[in-house]
Amino acid sequence: ATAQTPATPSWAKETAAAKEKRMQWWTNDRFGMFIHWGLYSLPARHEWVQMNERIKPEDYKKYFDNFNPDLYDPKQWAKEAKAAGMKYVVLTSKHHEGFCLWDSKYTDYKVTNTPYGKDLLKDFVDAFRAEGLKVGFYYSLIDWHHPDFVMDGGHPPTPVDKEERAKANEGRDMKKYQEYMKNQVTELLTKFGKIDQLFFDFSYNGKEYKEWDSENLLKLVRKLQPDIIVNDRLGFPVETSWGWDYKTPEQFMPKEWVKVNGQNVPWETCQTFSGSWGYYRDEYSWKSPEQLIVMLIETVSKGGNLLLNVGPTARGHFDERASDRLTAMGKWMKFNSRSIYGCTEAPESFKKPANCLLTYNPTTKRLYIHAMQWPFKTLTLEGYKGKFKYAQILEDGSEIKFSTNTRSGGHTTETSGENDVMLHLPVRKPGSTIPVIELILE
Ligand code: FHN
Repeated sequence: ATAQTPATPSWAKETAAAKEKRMQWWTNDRFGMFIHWGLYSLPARHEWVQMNERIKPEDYKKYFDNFNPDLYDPKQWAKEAKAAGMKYVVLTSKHHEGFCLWDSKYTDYKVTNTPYGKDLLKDFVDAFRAEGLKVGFYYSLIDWHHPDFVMDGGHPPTPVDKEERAKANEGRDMKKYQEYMKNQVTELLTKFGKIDQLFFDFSYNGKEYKEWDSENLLKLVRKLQPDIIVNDRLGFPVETSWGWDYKTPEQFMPKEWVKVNGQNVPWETCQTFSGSWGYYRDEYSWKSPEQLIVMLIETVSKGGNLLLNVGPTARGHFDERASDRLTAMGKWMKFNSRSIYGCTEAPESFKKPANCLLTYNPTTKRLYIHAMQWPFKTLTLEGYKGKFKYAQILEDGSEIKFSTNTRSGGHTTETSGENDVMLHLPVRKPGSTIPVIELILE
């Protein structure tokens, strides 16, 4: 323990090997679906709409009174996630608005009191497990509805003025809210079978672990679901290695494998289709399918996982723009997922060719070259001589011939370096949005 970080409690002691084993499925699977769904899906202009527009609780209530997702079909959600190549899913059980998607006995602010009238989580976990996906929950530490949630400078609905804020917090008891969270997390981790991942959200200054009583909250989580994987947002200082399982860079692409104290650590970037987590009808900055496929490849090339978000509509379905992107990613994954599942960053000894991203499967000993632009006729692999024995285009398994000390075609002669290998490629770009060349290594 240091002045900043609490000592490792006995219940949190775990060897690196045990942690690696516990996270093996997650590290292998690489690609998950995030789902943000709640009352904010009705205004359909961002999951922070209540705060962004300072909507008074009495005005926000109309969304509660009209929540009735008659098209909700988690089997369809699960089919689309599986077809996209996703292997796990994380659903918001409660977002900052405080509305619960299950029949919690600790609040009336829940789906069973809306016109829909039924628990949403049971059918959700059943449907995704039936498609073979692992299931996780997102649970918001911030709660704009709970009467004992104490607002501070970083957690809205924070009145800006300090005096105003103190007045608004009068009578609020954070200890009661801490108890509320433990009770609800107990419901989430005992009523819905094995839960594989837990995404708490969020702390903002690396000190709130006392404010949330995070040590006892995490102790409870580990007791109820010993194999669960927990993110890094309980407010522990980053050095508190027992306080989190993986880092969560969000809505940006890290330049390299995420590190803590200079060491590579497990990481999962969570990303959106459009910039908004919740369904945002008029949002226009949707990423193209190609951008999303490249995002997945680049994430794995840096040793990370991608948790890609869908915001279902108030009716309970994935809108066309989301489904179209999931379909496009599934088409790419159908032929190229071998370069994603079980893969990670390539060893430094494999130099990255220009305009390419590399992934590597340490188990099968195969290297994957993702060509961001299809090279014209040849691709020189500097220093690869003697490192691989066969090359093929992944999507159709067609052989790629290669040679060393090669003279390229045409009237000029050009030889590759003595340790280089030249791949001889078809002029026609393969059909995959991002074609992949698979090298079977020596
Ligand atoms: O404020 C939330 C936001 O609405 C969304 O849930 C993201 C997802 O990681 N987390 C917080 C912002 O970091």
